Amino acid sequence: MLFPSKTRLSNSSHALLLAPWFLPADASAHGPALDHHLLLNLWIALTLLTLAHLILLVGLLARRHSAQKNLWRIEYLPLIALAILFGFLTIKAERLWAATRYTGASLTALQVEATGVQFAWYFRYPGPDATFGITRPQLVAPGEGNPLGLDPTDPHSPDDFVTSELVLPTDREVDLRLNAQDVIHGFSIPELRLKQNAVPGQAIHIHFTPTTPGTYAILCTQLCGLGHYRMNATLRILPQEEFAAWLATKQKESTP
Ligand SMILES: [Cu+2]
Repeated sequence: MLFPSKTRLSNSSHALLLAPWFLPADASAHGPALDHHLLLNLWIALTLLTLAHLILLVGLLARRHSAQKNLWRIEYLPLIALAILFGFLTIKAERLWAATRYTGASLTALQVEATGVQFAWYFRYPGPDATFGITRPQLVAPGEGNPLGLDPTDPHSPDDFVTSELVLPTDREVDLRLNAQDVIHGFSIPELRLKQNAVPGQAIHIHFTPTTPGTYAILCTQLCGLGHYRMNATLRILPQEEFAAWLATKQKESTP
């Protein structure tokens, strides 16, 4: 495994059985379908590669004869079959990708914001009012405890709290809003099968449901500057009661 994590083995023995050698154990609800599609693609590619070599071999060894070939049978039909197969794989992949982006999160999803800054991730929770306060670039002051530039005059701001560690509950949908302050960063959690660019000036939403408690690495997958190599953070997935206790503590700390 490329990135060591203290992940517990996923309940999804399905994904483990299919991909024991190169994928980290899955910890999200949407992960098994992605893993399955990846494996399906690899098996189909392997089958076609083998088939192509067999045909090549037969072509080399068979005797030449100049009889008129049936082009439909040996050329057009296989081409049509391949086009349909690749079309199916592409549409399926696009739908799996879009399922965490374009369908929209449920209204009860937990709202969290992740902001990439050279070279750190910040996570913001909206507090009891469930609405993020306004941020202003001119107010950004990490040294004064305001790394995101929260505007204190906005009524939604005082209950927001910012952490350097992402903490999420199991089995509850999360609506993550991705931002970047300076350059494009890549938000990636391999165990949650998530990878999405964070782009300055855009709020990009991804939604997902963590399933397996544990501690996981959050990485930056875009070469975003000299300190890119140290741009990482931790995700802790907690059982719902533990998460509620953590949230209550954080909210009490941030109450003005
Ligand atoms: Cu980065």
